[in-house]
Amino acid sequence: MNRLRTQIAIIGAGPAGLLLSHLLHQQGIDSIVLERRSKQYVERRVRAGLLEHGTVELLRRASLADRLDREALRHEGLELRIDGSRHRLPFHELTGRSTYVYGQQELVKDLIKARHEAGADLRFEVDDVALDMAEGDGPSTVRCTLDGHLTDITCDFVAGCDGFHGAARRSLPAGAKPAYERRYPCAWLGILAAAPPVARELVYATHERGFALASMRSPQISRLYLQVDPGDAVQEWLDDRIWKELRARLAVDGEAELTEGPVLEKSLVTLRSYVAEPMRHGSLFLAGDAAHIVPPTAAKGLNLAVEDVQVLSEAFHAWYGSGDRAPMDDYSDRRLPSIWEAEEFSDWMADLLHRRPDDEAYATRLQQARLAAIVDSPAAARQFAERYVGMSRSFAGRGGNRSCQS
Ligand code: RFL
Ligand code: PHB
Repeated sequence: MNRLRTQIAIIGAGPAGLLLSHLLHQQGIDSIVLERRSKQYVERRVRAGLLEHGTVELLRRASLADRLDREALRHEGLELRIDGSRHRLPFHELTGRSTYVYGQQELVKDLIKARHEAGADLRFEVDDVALDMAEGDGPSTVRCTLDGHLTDITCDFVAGCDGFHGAARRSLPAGAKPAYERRYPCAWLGILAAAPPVARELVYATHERGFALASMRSPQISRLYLQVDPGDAVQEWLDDRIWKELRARLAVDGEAELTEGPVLEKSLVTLRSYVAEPMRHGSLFLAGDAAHIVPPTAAKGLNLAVEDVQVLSEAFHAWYGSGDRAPMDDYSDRRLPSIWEAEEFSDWMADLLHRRPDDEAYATRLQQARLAAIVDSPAAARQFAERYVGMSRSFAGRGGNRSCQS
């Protein structure tokens, strides 16, 4: 049996775990990151693309944004394409904030590079992670298989940053409250294609055949999504079928506006919402997708994960710096208002944009009325823009007492 000691054991080398390890290092706090997959796998996993202004600012403050500032695409608006007609939402003009397109795997590469340069203890291909959590203030143990050896890691705290299917969530005490959860009757098929983007800005298209989203990763690479049936298998979606469907759903006045190219990656995810409340159980703190999931319609998941670990790193800093445990005790209460704000907006946006499988005519007319409000009412457009760029969460996070803000 090998034995290791650290202050914080971090499970998962996704954006949440890696960023937490970086922020803790900057505050002089020691951590070990344990990741089930290989380094190559996590650096290639295609997922998020849209970063909010607040996320980018945080990465800049943490000296992690050099490449992002050179390569990210800054956006000042988006397009709602409603049954073939275009409507631009100038969110920068409405809020003063931009968004940034930068692939999650690029951010993960930047984080791993920064961690390696700082001599961090990052372990990949770690198996059998199991937590033995202390009841009170004593040390906890993470047991795992490292390089083929059974290993016990003794730590003060565990950060569960291992996503929705990870070990941390499964280790919650038997008496923990059941999570809040919603499943949606739709899935997203996502492709990465060597084709120029459909437009300069993101296009969110509602159509009688279903929702489509045209995003990008660079001026040469498109990231495209289609609403599909949750029972569909990726293999049923051959490239020709995908392009045909994208052409139909993204057409403007009946004209297809799409350059096709080789499909580099293809995956399918079912949409769900999930919140594990509270986000702390004794010495175990959940962050990112391990604690909450949103449908990707509003592009909030990664942004929330970044906020979680910022708050968590400050809490650990207060504990190790001055023995102040209040920020650790407040972690969950401090994060949950913002998380629920994003859950609500993501759920609302999913409902606004997806075609319902039951094709209920009344629901479709309600969607049209809601879309018309965003297009026709400056107040509705501004509120939508504030929520899309993440501004509404900056006050939701301060104890959630919005009405007292002046
Ligand atoms: P991750 O990225 O899932 O990382 C968790 C890590 O933990 C590892 N792991 C384990 N390690 C050790 N032992 C175990 N037992 C383990 N089990 C799992 C995993 O291998 C992995 O490396 O969670 P994290 O760090 O919390 O980051 C969250 C984000 O990945 C997620 O919220 C976003 O991808 C969501 N999301 C988007 N968010 C945005 O902010 N903007 C977007 O534009 C956006 N687009 C998206 C998205 C998610 C999507 N999918 C795939 C649901 C688009 C899509 C299609
Ligand atoms: C992406 O570029 O992957 C992306 C953009 C916006 C979303 C979801 C995903 O709402």
